[in-house]
Amino acid sequence: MAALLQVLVPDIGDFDDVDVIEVLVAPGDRVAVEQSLVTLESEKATMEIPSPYAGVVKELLVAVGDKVREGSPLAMITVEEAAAAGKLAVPAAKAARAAEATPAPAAKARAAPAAEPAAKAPAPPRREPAAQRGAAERGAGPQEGSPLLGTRRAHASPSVRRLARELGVDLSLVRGSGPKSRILKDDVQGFVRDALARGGPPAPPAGLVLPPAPHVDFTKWGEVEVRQLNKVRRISARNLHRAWISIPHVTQFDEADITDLEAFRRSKADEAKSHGTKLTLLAFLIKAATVVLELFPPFNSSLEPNGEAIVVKKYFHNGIAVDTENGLVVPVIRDADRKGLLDIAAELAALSQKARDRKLGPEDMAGGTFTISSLGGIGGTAFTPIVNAPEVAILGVSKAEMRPVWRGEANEFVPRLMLPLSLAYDHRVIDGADAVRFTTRLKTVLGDIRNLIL
Ligand code: CAO
Repeated sequence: MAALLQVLVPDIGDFDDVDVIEVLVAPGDRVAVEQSLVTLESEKATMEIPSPYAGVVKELLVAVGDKVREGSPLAMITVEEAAAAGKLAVPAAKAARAAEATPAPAAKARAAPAAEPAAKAPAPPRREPAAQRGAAERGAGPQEGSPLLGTRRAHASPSVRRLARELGVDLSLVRGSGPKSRILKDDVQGFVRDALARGGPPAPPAGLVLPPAPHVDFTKWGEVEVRQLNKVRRISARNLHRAWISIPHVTQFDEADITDLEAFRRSKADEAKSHGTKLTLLAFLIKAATVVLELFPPFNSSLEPNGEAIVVKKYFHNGIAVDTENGLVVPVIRDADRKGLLDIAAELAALSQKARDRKLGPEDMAGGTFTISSLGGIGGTAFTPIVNAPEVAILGVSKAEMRPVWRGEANEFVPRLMLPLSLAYDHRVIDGADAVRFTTRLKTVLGDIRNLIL
């Protein structure tokens, strides 16, 4: 006997109003367990929602453009033989409740009992008209919204990427016919068909293609423990990896003499306290970096996806890397050029607390134009930070140390508090000479903070 089961949006994190950007099945389609039903896109990620059941799609409860959240109904699926055989113990009458109780994230769906007849069924035919293929501009896929996601990329769902990988197709060569020029399965298949019709294999990938990482059984050599990465770490790993392989990074090192700055900061500690805040070194760094960014606009820009122009931002929103138990997050201090040091310090304290309480919303992390990553409270002499794309530069700060500095005019060494700076930048946008000019100016501002008011 068939059972009618409802599929709900599983736990997708703290996102409400996530867009449905693709519906991958249609009523009447036969689906297998784990077969993707829809693609959702939040500000941070694109994810496909798999079917927890094998059966036939009776009804779709969403369409492209709808907004959903955890628990929103997606589809009704008629489960056939598996239920009749008692392998899927969810009768139709209990469907809604059972679906509510079944968060069905990808991992759980994978663990669901395989419903064999449907699992063997052929993949459903695509419904997008092939005639649309090629209508969109090549490579015109929009950037994703997150500040960590913005490097140029073909716009395609994970299953389309998987298919492209399997077929050896470079997605940047494929025209997308879906909404917002999204590349669909049909587009990839059409690309291969066209290449074969031209009498040759698909064009070799244009860029670097990494071989898949081998699966290694570490238990062969000793005891191990598998720790799942949480969502923040998974997302930042993906974005850092993308930035690392797509941006030609160079890191410029320098040191700023912050002896006087530190003396001033300490002398203002009580005053800051009376304002209910702590005047931190980082607040000075944000202000100083902003003053220098105003002088060097390309450092406050993003490279256009076609690589032919930069978008210079006239606003100064500083991302601050904050280390939390959950992973690295980058909340943004907006309009640092228009704020005083005490305001910046107070906002910084509030944002890093919010980060550690895991209460940052997507808006708190969006729109950064330059990032500062300070490890100076912990230690280290220098490091090479990864540019937070689509930004083009990031300032790493290590631990300030009191050191003897040679003063030629006095013919002596003097003890000075020296702050190591590591400026990583996108060499497609910034030349080495400008990077040195930037750090040199930053040293000047930090060395004499009267420059902050110039
Ligand atoms: N050199 C020497 N001492 C420093 C320093 C530096 N560069 N920066 C901060 N300190 C000292 C401060 O003076 C302070 O000591 P006092 O209490 O005596 O004043 C102490 O370290 C703590 O500093 P703070 O409260 O001002 O915090 P912070 O500015 O160092 O850092 C924050 C704030 C949110 C940036 C930090 O907590 C953090 O998360 N850092 C890690 C960022 C990170 O992981 N980046 C890596 C990204 S790449 O993986």
